[in-house]
Amino acid sequence: MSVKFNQLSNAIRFLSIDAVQKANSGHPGMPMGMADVATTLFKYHLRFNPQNPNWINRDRFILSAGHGSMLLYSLLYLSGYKSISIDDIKNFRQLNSICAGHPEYKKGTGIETTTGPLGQGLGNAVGMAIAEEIYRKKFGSNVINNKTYVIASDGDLMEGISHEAMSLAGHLKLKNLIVFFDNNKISIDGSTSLSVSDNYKKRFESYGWTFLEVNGHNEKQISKAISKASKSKKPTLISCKTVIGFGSPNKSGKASSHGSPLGDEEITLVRKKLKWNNKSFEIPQDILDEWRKIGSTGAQLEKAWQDILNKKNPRIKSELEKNFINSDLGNLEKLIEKEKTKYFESKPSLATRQCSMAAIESVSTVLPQLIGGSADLSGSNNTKTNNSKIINSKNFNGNYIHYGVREHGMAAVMNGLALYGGIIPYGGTFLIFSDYCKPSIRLSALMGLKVIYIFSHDSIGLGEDGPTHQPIEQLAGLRAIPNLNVFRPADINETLECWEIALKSHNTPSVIALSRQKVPYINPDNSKKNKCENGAYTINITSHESNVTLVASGTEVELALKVQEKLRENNIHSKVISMPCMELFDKQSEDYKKDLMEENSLVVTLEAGSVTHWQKYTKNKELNIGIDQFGESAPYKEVYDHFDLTEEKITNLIQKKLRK
Ligand SMILES: Cc1ncc(C[n+]2csc(CCOP(=O)(O)OP(=O)(O)O)c2C)c(N)n1
Repeated sequence: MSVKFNQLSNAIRFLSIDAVQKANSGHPGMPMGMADVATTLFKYHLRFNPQNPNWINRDRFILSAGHGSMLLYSLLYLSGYKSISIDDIKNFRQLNSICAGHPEYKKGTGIETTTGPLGQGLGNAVGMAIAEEIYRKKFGSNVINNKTYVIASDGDLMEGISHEAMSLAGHLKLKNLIVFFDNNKISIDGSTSLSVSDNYKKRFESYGWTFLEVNGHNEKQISKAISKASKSKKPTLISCKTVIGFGSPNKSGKASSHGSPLGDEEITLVRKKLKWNNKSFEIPQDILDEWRKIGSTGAQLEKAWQDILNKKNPRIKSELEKNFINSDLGNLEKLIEKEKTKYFESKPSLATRQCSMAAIESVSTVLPQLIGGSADLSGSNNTKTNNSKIINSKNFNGNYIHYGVREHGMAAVMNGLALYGGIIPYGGTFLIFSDYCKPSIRLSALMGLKVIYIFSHDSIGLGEDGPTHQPIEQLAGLRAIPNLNVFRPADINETLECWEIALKSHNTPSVIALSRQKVPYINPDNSKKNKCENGAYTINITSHESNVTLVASGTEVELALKVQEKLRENNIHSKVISMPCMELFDKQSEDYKKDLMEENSLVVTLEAGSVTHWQKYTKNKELNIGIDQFGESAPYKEVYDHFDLTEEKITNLIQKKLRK
């Protein structure tokens, strides 16, 4: 007897409810409700190959509603991915299990991105769909033509980030993006009518999307809608009317099925209702075979694609491999060396945001995979250069995205661009608005993605725009994120070096904080070595027996050098250390650290922002010079003076301290 459609989707339902029950925590309602939609997608439409989860032209499947993670794990196990076994499913939510509470990105497993914070997956999917357009334009539509499918919940669509990402997707007419909306009208607090009355049709049509509506438990309707969406010239939202906890006699359609185990008694009733006479975690062989058959067709799809690729110009294959597999950076090192020498000769005084623009302009000549952008601050962030070509809905043959005033969306889209593969995204806004990007930055770090955040106007040095725009605690907040390098270069030499490190950091995202105001050229010698790689290094010593060690970052290195001069006039010798990256310095050997910050010397740290994180370098916390209150609106030199950040005031403070 052939296997029926509902037996396939019930396999998802029971793996999900059994795993949640065994873990004694998790979310059964969503996988039960969306099992029919997911089965239809995998059975008839999704082009994927479980034998090779890294196939470049695979369709991407994103579970934005990450709480329904058991839906994804069930699909991956059933369709034959090696990454997830039945034992992994039995270990759902346990330490070291790939079946974590919420999906955690791991290359080559079928888990395409980390989701759980609602709305992020939608943003990632927009990035993936943009990446697909870029590569399709580059290599032709018979080489790259994958689709990006997303499952999003009520919560995903209530989050503000969904507006930013969906609006951008509509603007760019990302026709290969198809979102299934799990329209079950239930969230944690109960009916969605408690908190939302959006007209989704109008909402999505106003973004420039195609809007379709189906019964999310009707295979034919779902499949027809996917076929229709595939032909649309715009992104499509398929609103799937579903019942949360489908099949549960007492909990379906109710919030009680959302986020807790159904309980043994109720599970027995679901088994009865759905006529599933199998033990926990037991999938009858014929049903498993049918699922595996669905997965096995992917190998032929990939083979056919390989055949097409082999007939193409060999350049295409080698370029794909260069970008997707080897993360090739061309002759980046040589280029940076050349640039550093050039600026060593001219020693320009530039704002570090201008330095960054020079770095981008230069490296983009050897890195076509560098895709930049800004959240409507291109001219201020200096992210757009003479080599920038604008990407728009009619032409994806470019390397620059006008993200509009959508910082959160931009950051999530950048994660998606990086996840697609073969792209190094960078994007800018003011450092103060890094707070608007924070949830996505955290995910870049958690996933270990090479994403480069360009945050200009990095202190009170921006002046008259005042405290709303002057970052104080932002660097501290970013430095508190694990696996994120926060750079604050002091001149053009350091900016080039920080960019080089960011481009080479394959598993760590980077923030490059940049000044609005000019800084002098402070690099003491023309060294081939990338000095910023150690996080900190000595800029200048007035005597080898210095009593004071001044440690500063970015624009305050200039101030530290001025203080050093004043101290010298008073016969106090000192050493100035530039620390463009705390995270890298903290990883150095104890010897290197001690050599730089000698024990007998008074260590003074200096940065125009929160002193948190600097305190670890000083035995005496009194000489962490910074700002722990909101800024002021005034010309920037006056603001520095107001906060006692002048060479006279700092020198006096140090002298007083030494006299104690
Ligand atoms: C940004 C964010 N806020 C809050 C949560 C906690 N949370 C998880 S699911 C959910 C809403 C559940 O409703 P819905 O999205 O409709 O999912 P369903 O109940 O249909 O599974 C919330 C608030 C979260 N995961 N992410």
